[in-house]
Amino acid sequence: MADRAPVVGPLDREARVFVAGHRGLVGSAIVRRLERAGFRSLVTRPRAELDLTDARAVDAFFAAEKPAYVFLAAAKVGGILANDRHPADFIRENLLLQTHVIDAAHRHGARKLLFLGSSCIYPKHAPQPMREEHLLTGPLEPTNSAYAIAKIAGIEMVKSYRRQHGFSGICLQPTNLYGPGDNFDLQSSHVLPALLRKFHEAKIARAPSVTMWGTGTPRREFLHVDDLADACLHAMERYDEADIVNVGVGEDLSIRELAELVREVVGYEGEIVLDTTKPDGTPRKLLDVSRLHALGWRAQIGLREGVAGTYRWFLEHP
Ligand code: GFB
Repeated sequence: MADRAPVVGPLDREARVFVAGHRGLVGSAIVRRLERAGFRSLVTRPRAELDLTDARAVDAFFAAEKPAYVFLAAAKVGGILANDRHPADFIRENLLLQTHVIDAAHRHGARKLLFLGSSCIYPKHAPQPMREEHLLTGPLEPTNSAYAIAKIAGIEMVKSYRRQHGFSGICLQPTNLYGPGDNFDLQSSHVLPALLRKFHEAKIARAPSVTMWGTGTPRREFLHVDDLADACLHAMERYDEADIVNVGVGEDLSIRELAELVREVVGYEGEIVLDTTKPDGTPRKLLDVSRLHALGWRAQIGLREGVAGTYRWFLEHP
């Protein structure tokens, strides 16, 4: 690999920046953050115009647009049940789209790319909190291993392009995300939007109880997507190394505690019933965020405040 100086420092606000997945939870938050920071040449394409799983289409897009910076926030994502039932879709779509975007960004001269993984890349029984070094030290959680392996392949690809081609790609690993623009479909969503919707509908219908999945004992950490978007810009401007970096808040709670919090925010007074035929997934997923703190970044949005804001968004977008 040719020696080169790390690509750090403020990104050029006039440069062309491609946000892949700009209509999703993460991509839309990154677009908001970049616009607020004064970026004036954001490049985005709806899926109907650019299918990222189509190698030729991605290549033609990069050849024409030549973005300088790439935020790769496009991914097929879903909650525990969607991952468990459609593993083929999760591995296929993610491998294809990330492979095409990373490769095209390198070949068409992008200065830097950010790839987003997930906290589910770590082993099911990794020590808690999970440090970046725990990657590939044990078996994965089976409900989402197809998604996790696609994300691990993306990380390895970014690292390999750095090693072989000197390509400036960085990888952040966000914990469970939530916020405005989330998916509230009860079959495919993550737990937080699902609970918001269930409690809201039960409140309106004056239903006596709400059913949540599993035992309620698994522990999860929740990061507001606007915090993640801020961390993405921060990392693009201050970090240029091969090592992955976790992005989280450093605190977790049980799903039962989360349900109580969401119930209070929504103002529902009925009971919570457990459906233990549904999977619990991994017992605990808490990220060690010391590497990120050492880079000078911390999450700002508290969980109660973030859930309240997300509930407002949900009410405004029926
Ligand atoms: O958020 P979630 O679907 O994903 O579920 P994971 C978290 C926990 O909440 C599980 C429980 O223990 C669920 O059983 N839960 C309770 C519910 N009620 C509900 C409900 O109504 N809906 C949902 N969805 N869950 C995903 C991975 O794992 O996390 C992805 O499958 C990705 O690959 C994502 O990594 C961040 O945290 O278990």
